Amino acid sequence: MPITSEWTVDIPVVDIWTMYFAIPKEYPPDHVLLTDGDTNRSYTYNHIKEASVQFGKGLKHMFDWKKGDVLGFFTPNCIDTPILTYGLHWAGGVASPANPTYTVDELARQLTDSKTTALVTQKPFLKTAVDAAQKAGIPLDRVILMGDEKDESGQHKHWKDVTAKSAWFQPKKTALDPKKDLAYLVYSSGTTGLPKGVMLTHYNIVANAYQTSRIDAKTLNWDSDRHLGVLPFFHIYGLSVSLNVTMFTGSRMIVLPKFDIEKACQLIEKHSITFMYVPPPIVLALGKHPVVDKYDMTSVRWINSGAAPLGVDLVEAVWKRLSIGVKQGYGLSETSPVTHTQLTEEWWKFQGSVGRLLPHMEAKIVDLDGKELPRGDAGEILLKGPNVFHGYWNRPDLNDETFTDDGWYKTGDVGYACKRGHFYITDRMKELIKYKGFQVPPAELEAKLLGREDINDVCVIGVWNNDQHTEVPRAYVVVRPDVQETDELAQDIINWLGERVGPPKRLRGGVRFVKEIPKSQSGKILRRVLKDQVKREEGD
Ligand code: 4UV
Repeated sequence: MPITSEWTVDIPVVDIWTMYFAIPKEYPPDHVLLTDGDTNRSYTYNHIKEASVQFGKGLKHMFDWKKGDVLGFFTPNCIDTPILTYGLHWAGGVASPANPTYTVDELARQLTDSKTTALVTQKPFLKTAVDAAQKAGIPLDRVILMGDEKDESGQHKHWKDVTAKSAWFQPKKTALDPKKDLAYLVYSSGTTGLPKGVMLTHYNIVANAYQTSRIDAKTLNWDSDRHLGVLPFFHIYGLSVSLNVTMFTGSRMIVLPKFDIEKACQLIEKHSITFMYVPPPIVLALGKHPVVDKYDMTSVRWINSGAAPLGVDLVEAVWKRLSIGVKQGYGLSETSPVTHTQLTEEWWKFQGSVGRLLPHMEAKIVDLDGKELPRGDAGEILLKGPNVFHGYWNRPDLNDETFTDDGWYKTGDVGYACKRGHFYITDRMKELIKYKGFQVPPAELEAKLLGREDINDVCVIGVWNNDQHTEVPRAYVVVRPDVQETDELAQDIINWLGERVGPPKRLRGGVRFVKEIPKSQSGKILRRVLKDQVKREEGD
């Protein structure tokens, strides 16, 4: 029998803009929702609403924006991002965010694959954005700037100049079918291969906002709660969870463009932050970094950790040091993202658990043959729910390996549920490596490394780094027979790849030389064999 959620919530069938701006909120329109942690620049609810409509009109007027056109975002956190995203949704467009540490090639690949027609960036990222836009065939006058700096060359518009100034041109909000029309194309490698566009509809995101709020928002008040926005808006955890909770509950978010533990502590003290959504390495910093002792952290009531495994020892370290409870959430880009969460008041009761199913979610735990396992046995987690995506962009060929015949989404994660419905994640079947919560697809690194003439074969896996509390990528390399396996060569491979990929994908776990890569008869890399070998040798 599938496991079903014990909670329900009414989910309106509306698009994202309507959810935020047409459904009445508890907080007043002049309430400040977003504050830039560096500059203190702030936006009220009303400003976000009006500016988003202006930008949406501008897209229609200046770029003839059509329903389904994709706007790329290549920027660190900025309080302008929500305005532009909701304006884009107003105009019927689809947002496709990319990590601002991407190289030109990484960004160009996403822009090309997603058929992005215009790109938003900030001045310090303009060169990479322009080079990638050129590779992807995006005209340069469609590279739009946001943030405080403008472009002196006059080649690129600032988003504030993307408005429908003419009195005669007053376009209307684009009519959308929330269950069909896409709101986001976020990139995820899924169970195997290179990153693919995850098609998230408006309804997927709206459903997840209501599902999550049924649990987390219960504890939040618009006038007293403040939230530290450390999660990047280019990743599903930040763009959906952080922003939804802010817009939904009015719990003002202090936005950090880049995480730095001292800066985060300063802001917690200055703004009396009451809760945070973070990945495990930030829990580690809060539990162990010496700088934390210099600041008053007593305002924080709870922390949610997700995006990667969290050790129970870290939860204890934070509790002992700061008397703050750390609960866990779990989910994936493909599920908009939250599927499970712990109740804030239960963080200490079910330690190590990622919590229970959100309202309207169903789960099954199955063995390798897809046979359902009894409660308590570990197997692959399959999910159904209104927040589950519809498939990968332009990849209908992947539907069979992504969904079962009867419509269950195969997460590629291994776990079990206890009798009371609390889930525990124990392993990952899929290839994906998580560096500090960021996705690192091994297939991408392997393809690049095979481009070296001295490498005959390679397999990249994630190995655990306890000091940083994260997985790090490590390459197992078979060199050409006439090439010597030296420490210098290992370092050269690390440096060479480091120049070709963004920081999360660097080989921080090093390079190991091997004579062959374990493969199945059909030639598929048997990563599991290597991972088990590392576990045996290093106790990983
Ligand atoms: O696709 P993605 O990069 O998505 C995420 C989502 C993070 C979330 C989602 C809901 C929350 O409530 C929350 O706190 C954080 O990172 O990567 C999805 C993969 O990340 C791993 C797992 O392997 C997923 O397939 N993952 C996500 N959360 C956890 C996790 C967790 N709590 N424990 C272990 N692994």
